[in-house]
Amino acid sequence: MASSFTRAWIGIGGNLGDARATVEEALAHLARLPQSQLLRSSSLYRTAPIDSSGDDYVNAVALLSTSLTALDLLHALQAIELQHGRERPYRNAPRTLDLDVLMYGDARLQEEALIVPHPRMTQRAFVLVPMLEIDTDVVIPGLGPARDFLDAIRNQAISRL
Ligand code: A4P
Ligand code: MG
Repeated sequence: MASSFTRAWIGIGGNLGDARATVEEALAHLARLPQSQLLRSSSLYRTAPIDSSGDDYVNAVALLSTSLTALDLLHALQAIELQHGRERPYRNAPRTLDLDVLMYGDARLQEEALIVPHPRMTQRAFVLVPMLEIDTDVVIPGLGPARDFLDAIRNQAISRL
């Protein structure tokens, strides 16, 4: 049976424990996802917490080609988070591992379980900078070129590890 593949962008972040090792492990998990291929991954970045507390975060972005549906992909990411001991005591709590679907092809979804493009991605250096490292021409569905949003976030601390 023919299956169609979609380019999905994944945001990876953590700020509890050995966040650098956790992000590396998450990338290894993403490379093993069923029905998917890890096309590219960004460098790792150290970033200051935005709307969150605790230590600096380690962030990265991955680009997948997948035939999983958007919801199946989300569930696969949540399973990886749980394997890393993710707890959800409150929104934006410090976390061992957060995996977000940033974009799923051209899809624009507004479901409670899944909003894509991720609603806060254009306000965050920790998403835009690694994403633009992978593809300087990447376009956010409904919003335009990601690079157009860089100016507004240039005061957010981010450094390549
Ligand atoms: N959900 C809806 N849309 C999506 C999506 N596109 N991807 C739902 C993933 N999940 C999505 O998520 C809560 C619910 O959102 C889920 O049940 C899912 O069905 P969560 O991961 O449990 O909660 P969260 O992480 O607290 O919320 P969220 O939305 O991931 O938080 P943000 O806004 O992404 O912020 N600062 C730095 N420097 N680096 C970071 O990585 N991350 C956050 C998290 C805040 N500050 C940060 C960083
Ligand atoms: Mg999340």
